[in-house]
Amino acid sequence: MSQIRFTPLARIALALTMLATISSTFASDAASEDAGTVADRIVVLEPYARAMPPMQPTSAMFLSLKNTDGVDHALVAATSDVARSVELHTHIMEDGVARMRQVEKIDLPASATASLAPGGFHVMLIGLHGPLVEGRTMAATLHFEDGSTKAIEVPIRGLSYRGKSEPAGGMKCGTGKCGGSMGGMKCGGGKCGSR
Ligand SMILES: [Cu+2]
Repeated sequence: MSQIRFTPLARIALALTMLATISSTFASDAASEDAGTVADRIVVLEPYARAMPPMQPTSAMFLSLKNTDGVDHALVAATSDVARSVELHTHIMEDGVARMRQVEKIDLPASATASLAPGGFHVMLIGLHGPLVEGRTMAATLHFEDGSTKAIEVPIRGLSYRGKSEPAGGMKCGTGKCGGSMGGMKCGGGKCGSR
């Protein structure tokens, strides 16, 4: 029986040594520049999705992404169970008409906040499995260029809701298109044009 026996004091000393080793490991990780994933460096601000009445097959999700890192990153995809497919989109003007285009990624410049807002970049929800009801939330996942992901809870807002980071004039509605539908997103009432 040559079993090693630790005295109570020796056990405490051993435990403290292990703790010190663990905490110094964490400390060196935090100090290291390349520790963590891109998802860890991105802060999600004010996410919301547009409520849509039943039978409306598409909607969009908006949010701001603050890149707290000193280097550029990118959002490369978004996924959600609420729709058949989820795409990253932007709006472009073509012959004076606003059209949506799918994009491969949305750049997140270093130490800056990228806004996904009506009239610009957005996450398109195509083929909704059910109505997006105002006041509820939906789950979505953001995918970054290094393969890391961030799961978010997204409040569902009514058509009149406008995010804080959105310009006071709201989305740019073409003349004569106020109140009309643009890619499933309606322009806010009374906020169109110069009025
Ligand atoms: Cu779109």
